[in-house]
Amino acid sequence: MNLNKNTIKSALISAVIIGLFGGLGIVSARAEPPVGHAKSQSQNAVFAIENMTCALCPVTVKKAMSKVDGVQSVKVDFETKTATVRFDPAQTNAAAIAAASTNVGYPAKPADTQDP
Ligand SMILES: [Cu+2]
Repeated sequence: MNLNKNTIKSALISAVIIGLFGGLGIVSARAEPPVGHAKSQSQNAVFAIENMTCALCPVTVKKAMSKVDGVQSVKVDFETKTATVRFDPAQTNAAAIAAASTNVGYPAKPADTQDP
């Protein structure tokens, strides 16, 4: 039983050492800035897009909206003629994103709330 005790003891010691190093690893990983902008917020906006006539039109709309500073993601739905945009409200707004689409020939209107 003495042997078992020693084995348990050394296992505990290595567990503590691993824990220490593991903990340090987590601390240094946490020190890294998070993905994307330093302090990024997110807001979603839905736009109704006009003039989309073929399956390639959404690509143009997506490209144009993605170019706007602060836009994090753009999802254009050709079937419903809408675009769902995730953006940082500190950097841009729905009007600027709509204008980007309008400027490339696809007038966009923010559809944040449902029409009665
Ligand atoms: Cu097209």
